[in-house]
Amino acid sequence: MEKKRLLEKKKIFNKIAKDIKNVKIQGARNIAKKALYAYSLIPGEVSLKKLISLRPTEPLLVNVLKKAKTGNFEKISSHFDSAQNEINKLVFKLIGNGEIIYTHCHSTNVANALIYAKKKGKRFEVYNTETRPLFQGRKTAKELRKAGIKVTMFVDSAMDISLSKIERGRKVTKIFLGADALLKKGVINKVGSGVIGKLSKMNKIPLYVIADSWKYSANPVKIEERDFHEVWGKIPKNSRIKIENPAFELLKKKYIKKIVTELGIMKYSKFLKSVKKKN
Ligand code: RUB
Repeated sequence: MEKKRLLEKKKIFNKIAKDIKNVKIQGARNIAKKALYAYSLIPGEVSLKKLISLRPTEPLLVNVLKKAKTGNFEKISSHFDSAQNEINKLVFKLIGNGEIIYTHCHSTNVANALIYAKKKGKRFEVYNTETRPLFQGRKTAKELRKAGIKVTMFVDSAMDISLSKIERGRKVTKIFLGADALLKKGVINKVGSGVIGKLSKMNKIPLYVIADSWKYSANPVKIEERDFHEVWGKIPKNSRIKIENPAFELLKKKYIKKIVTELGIMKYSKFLKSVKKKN
């Protein structure tokens, strides 16, 4: 009986690990939440190492699993929702009626906050990117549309066009980006975020990072390089074409107007001071 239960736990653990690795479970928050659950099934150093290795650019995953060593899984897990609830209320205050909000990839912190604002009666629309090569933008578009938010999706290479496009006399009013890692020099988020930062400055559009403060890391993080088959699945044999597939990119802090975390809406430099004090 005990052996059967252990086998069942191992099966669930391995399925979660596989889904995180192949990005079926994606986004810093979902990865950390599911990994915490997997760890609770089979705690210990081996599990910790295995889970952390799955997505190398994820301090939230590392921070949560380190806290999980205390074994207080429920308390740690409750942080995800309490932080999101605070973030939702703060983002609600940021959005004005008639705005066009721009976002990239799929961030639960961003999507949930937008859906909350819509539910609470804010009228706005969203432009988003498709996010090659794995198309996480489609997930964002579907979730927002389901919540009744008007969504317009663009290919990634239309970033400049979509950020300067004038629609009925209006253009993008704010950019909301999620984050994988909150670092001293800026934020690591889905590749493309660095370009969006530069375009935000050129087009004078305020850029806000929306993220759980537990994504902070005092140390630099490795940028994950993913399998080239994601970019070109059936690349001709002997083509001798080299493909690089970096998953993330630095968004320099100079491009961030404010960061919204459960600690408040702050300038990035103030956030760094607050989070250091807390840690
Ligand atoms: C997802 C991504 C998201 C952040 C924040 O990349 O870059 O913006 O992870 O997400 P990937 P969240 O799809 O490669 O995991 O707000 O959900 O934590």
